[in-house]
Amino acid sequence: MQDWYKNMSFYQIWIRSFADGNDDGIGDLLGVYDKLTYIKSLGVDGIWFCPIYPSPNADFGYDISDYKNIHPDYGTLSDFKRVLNRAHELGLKVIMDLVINHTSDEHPWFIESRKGGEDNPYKDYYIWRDGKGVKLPNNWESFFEGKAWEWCEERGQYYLHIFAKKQPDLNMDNPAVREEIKSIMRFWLDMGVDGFREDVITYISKHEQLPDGIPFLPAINGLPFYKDGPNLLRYLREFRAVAGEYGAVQIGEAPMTPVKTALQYLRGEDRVLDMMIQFDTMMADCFFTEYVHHPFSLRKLKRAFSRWQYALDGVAWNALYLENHDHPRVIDRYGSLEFWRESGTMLAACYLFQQGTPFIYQGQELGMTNIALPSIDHYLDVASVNAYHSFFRWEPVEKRLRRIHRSSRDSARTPVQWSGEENAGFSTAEPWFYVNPNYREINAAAEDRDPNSILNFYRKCLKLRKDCPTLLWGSYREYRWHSGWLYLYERQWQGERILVSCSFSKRQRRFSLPEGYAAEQAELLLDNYPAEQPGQVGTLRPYEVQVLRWK
Ligand code: TEU
Ligand code: CA
Repeated sequence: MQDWYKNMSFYQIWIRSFADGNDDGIGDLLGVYDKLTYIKSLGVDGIWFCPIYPSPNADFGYDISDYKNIHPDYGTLSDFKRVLNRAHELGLKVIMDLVINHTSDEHPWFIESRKGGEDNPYKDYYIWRDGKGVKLPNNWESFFEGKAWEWCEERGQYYLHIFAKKQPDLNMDNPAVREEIKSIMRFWLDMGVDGFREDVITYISKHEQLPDGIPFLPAINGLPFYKDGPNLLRYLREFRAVAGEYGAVQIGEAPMTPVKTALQYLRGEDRVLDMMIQFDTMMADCFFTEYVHHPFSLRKLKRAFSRWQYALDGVAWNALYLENHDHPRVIDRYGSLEFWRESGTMLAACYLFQQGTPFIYQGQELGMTNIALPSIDHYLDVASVNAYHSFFRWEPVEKRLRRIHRSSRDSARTPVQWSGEENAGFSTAEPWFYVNPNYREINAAAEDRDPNSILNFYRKCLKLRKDCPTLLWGSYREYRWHSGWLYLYERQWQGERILVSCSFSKRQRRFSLPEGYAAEQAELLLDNYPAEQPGQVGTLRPYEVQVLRWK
């Protein structure tokens, strides 16, 4: 069975910084509408919208106060329908972000729940507990803001928040809450959306007793008691039934879920998720989070790629990505600013030709890079601000700022650089967030004109993928896994073999082809160096990638 999403690729929109259509400095649906033909021109087949619902923006949309509406900053429901219809006319699918582990504390459910009272229908919508004497209900830490419990004076109890204080966790064990989720799903599916990206979906089922976690461990000490929890499969099956009625795709975000566990959700006809956003490939220069970094390790990256490729081949389907709104830009991390164009294009090819459905994050196709802001007051991401003031508070200011510059999610949230005009062509008004000053060199208009640009390379890659069944369906095999500079993998399908050779080195290097590959018979399908500078099989220039075919 070939499911509709398998030969596709998706473009991810974080709307606030995408394109401003009404010139108030904030990206919006009108802006998206105007850019639909640009998105189509990339050769992608769908769009994933990060949350566009009403939200106080404590976590930029991931704190939702109304699941069945559009944030006034971004437009109205009818603006959304226009975008949806036009996207469909252009042959683009549209998937929405479903954030159901938590809501905003300004959601009417929470405002009601806070009141308590025996016959209050919202009483058990969230996870409320008494303290233990002077102590909190347990020792869990949140990801974004200190302890995972916050006192509510009105109710005289604590509520659980695994993320920010303004993101109370829903009580998924309450059947009424699950009915609400299904109703939200139906609302968008009835309107015509094609599926969901499901935020931290593997955290929604908490261990009943909420036991204490490992003491002294920051941020993740409670993880064993809410990740891949006891009732998760059962709840996902309920949601699957709804999605199934509409033939909708479901992509689950699963931080730190190992591949073996992932297969429980992804395998077979009765799977509960179609794809999973794993975090392994985002950890090639850090431990668990970007804030605890180490120098980039190609071996670590390759191990992560291959682990998922081998384990899922033939039994499940991968979601492929190297960037999204939660991670700093990938050229700064895994590539080289010195070889900006070369590494930006090589990084594209290194993941787009693996087996799976690729996701491309806005600006990634332009090779956008991290921004360095002058002080912590310029940063807006709750996770960055918290890291600066808590985990790293003992470090000197300079060191902390360097850390934030390197690690902040804000680095990936600067306005998209459309042109070399004022405000990078994002808006005629002053943008809501800082534009990266490199927009005069790095922007869509300039790259559109340059046949060798990162933008045009993404287009070439996506076209090649589509034209080539081996790249879509072929099996995966890695060679030279021990190399510290070369990532070499093969795709094979019905007798045809394709080798993708990627250099992560700043100098020219040689390597020998795997046994059974004759250089003379190779057909060069793609190279990221200009055509006037033809490459040589077996030699790779700095950050060169070659895609070679044997028939
Ligand atoms: O991200 C989940 C998530 O686990 C990461 O943000 C993680 O906490 C971080 O990388 C640890 O360093 C999702 C969304 O993608 C993110 O934007 C939201 O902030 C988060 O959930 C809460 O909804
Ligand atoms: Ca606007």
